[in-house]
Amino acid sequence: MAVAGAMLAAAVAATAGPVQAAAPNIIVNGGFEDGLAGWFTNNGNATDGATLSPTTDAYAGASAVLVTDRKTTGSGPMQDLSGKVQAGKTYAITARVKYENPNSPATKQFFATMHYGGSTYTNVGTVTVARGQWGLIQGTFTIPAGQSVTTARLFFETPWTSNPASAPDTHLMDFKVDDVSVSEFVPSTTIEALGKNPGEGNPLISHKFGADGNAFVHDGRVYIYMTNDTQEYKPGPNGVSPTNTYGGINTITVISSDDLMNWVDHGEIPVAGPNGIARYANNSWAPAMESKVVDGKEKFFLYFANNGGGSGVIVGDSPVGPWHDERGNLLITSATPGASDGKNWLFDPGVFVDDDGQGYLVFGGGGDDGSRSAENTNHPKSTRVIKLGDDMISTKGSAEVIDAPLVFEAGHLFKRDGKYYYSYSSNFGFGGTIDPNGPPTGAIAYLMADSPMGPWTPETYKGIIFRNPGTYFGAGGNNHQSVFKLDGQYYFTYHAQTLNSRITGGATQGFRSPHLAKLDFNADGTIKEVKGDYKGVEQIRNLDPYRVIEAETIAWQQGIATKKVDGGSEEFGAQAPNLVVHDIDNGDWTSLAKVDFGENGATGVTAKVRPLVAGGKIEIRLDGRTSPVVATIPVDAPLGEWTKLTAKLDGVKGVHDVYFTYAGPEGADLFEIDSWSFAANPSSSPKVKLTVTASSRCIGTSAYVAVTAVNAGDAPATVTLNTPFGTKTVTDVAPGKQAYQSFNTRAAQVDAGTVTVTGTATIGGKQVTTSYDAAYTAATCR
Ligand SMILES: [Ca+2]
Ligand SMILES: [Ca+2]
Ligand SMILES: [Ca+2]
Repeated sequence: MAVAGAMLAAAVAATAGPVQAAAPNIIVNGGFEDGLAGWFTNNGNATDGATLSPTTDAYAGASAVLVTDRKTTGSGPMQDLSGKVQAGKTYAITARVKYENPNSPATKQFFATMHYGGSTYTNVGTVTVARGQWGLIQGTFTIPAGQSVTTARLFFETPWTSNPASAPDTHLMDFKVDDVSVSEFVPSTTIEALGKNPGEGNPLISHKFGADGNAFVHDGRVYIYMTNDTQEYKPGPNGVSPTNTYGGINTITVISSDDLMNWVDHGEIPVAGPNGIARYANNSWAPAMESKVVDGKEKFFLYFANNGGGSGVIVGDSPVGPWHDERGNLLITSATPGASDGKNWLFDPGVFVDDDGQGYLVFGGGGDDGSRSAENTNHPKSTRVIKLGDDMISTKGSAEVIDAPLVFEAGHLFKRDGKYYYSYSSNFGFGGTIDPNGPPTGAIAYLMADSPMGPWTPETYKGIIFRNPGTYFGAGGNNHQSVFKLDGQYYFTYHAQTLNSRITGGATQGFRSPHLAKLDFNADGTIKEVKGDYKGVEQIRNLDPYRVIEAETIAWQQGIATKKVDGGSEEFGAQAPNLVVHDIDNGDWTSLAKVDFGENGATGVTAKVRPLVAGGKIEIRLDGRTSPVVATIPVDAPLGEWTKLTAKLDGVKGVHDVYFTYAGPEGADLFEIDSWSFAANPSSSPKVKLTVTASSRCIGTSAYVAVTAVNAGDAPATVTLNTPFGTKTVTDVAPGKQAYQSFNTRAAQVDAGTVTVTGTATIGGKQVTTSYDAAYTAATCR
């Protein structure tokens, strides 16, 4: 895992994150701190020869190795790795080299080379280094699957030449080696790059991917169900994954938020495949969610595409499960009346329940008949709408054709102000001339009608909602959308390969991330086109810290991953899945946006953590990940056990972004975090409640400052009015009554200023004094 991070850092230095812990070093005495133990001179050829000796001129530690008296270019320090490395495995290598001969070239190339016996030599790492400086050999290599490793030796050398003795300063110079390491490359899917910039809303999450987001609002939260692209994400030693084929995807990722900035990771629903809820299905793409009360119980229906061949549904007890298979087979197949024309795909279910409780499913796509005709391109008629049974897991009647211009996939049905909207993704061209009156290719377009069943004719086409993501983000590709309403505002979900491109520094391999945008309408109900961006939408409410907050609630982060653990969620209930944050290295961090600590502030922060190594700590910072530390939780507790650790907070009030930055031994997996909670300052000390006003005025040519203090509390108070022009005390001001005085400034003019009013009362058996300031304006009297 370390190596993935290291390679990534090398590839995209600007965005790469901290490096993950390394597998053990296979090299013995790689730092030459034990002299020459484990090392000898390469002896692969009879002519090879050199002298190794320890030197105190080390890159690290107290010593390195010096190679002198080299007979061949291959003459250098060697270590025997026979039996320690395996064919077919990938290894990471690092080493430092240096040469100083003033008669040598200004720069020189060095190799790390594996000699597998016989004449099989393979360069596994290289660096061109400037004379007098330590250079870094860093790379990965895979031992070929058929390679015998009964002989496997690693050595350092300069480039081969037939007659090196003709120019010994160029080819046979002395050199030094230090800090040699070879460790197995362990693939990791942890994303170490910064994928979502602090302050921005898109992509919604940056520690995993998620495509085809379908939004579902329940009890003031929006849940987003997504095709789990992360299942296909397998970055190699260079940090880049092979292209997403979708073929291995059989789970659905769920996130939720009630503020649209802090997203809770609810993990993955095992939908299809041998371990899935719907074992009859192979894949779970493009989910769609609705709920309905059936037989007096609210049920949650999650529809999914079993690749292109059909669509299924599983049933949940809540938006996050538990999940059941109530049907036993696919809901939409070629046997569904009206569904198939023999060439369309039966995927991409979109579900809608009307106000009368009647459910509808739109589905379908594709439909290229190979004719390359304009008719087939612009009107493939490959998508459908069908009524759902009252149980939501059956269909009623026959599917009706939706004739959406240039339709391809991603159908979605919603209702607003009595109008029904069918939105969809347009195709990328089937070879015929594309009708300029329809949408552009690869865009999200829509139809409007007066009924969920349409009829959805080309005449109902109203335009586009969203152009291809390539318009805004460089990387294009397919798209998929949904529309939801939260707190009176409509929103639009789409996806883009933004995290993918940030990981690689530009290139994409089909890994998609969820985005949000506001969706606004014209007076006639048509939709204003949405623009893609990284900013996303505004956070719609502050986060309340005085409760359990799952640690998998994240606004922005770098370097962490999440995983499901046994047991339910403290925040979402015993039936809800619980995740923890893991793969936490020194330098990784997570954050919460706009946390409202209130006027009285917080007195402490508690983390439920599982220490994995001694010496880890959690630092709490406000409003930036490099801001001053306001509290530190030392993660000192028995290793491997869940425990709650607390740090005091002092003076943290008001609204702040909270950053948790993680520190500890370099190269170690530090700890896992399950949840956070903050403690509120228990009592603001009681206060004498006064409503204080001050004003200036003229009486004749004299300026006066008038002060009024109304007792807004429940107890009689003694009130003192302090001004630059005098003081007045009124005792026993009853609740609702006031103390008043107009102070003569004895001048014709008064500057703006402030009065101070103190109230003293007995509250809860204690004498309490509270002060208030009030400003008055300037006055000039003449
Ligand atoms: Ca050393
Ligand atoms: Ca990490
Ligand atoms: Ca948790």
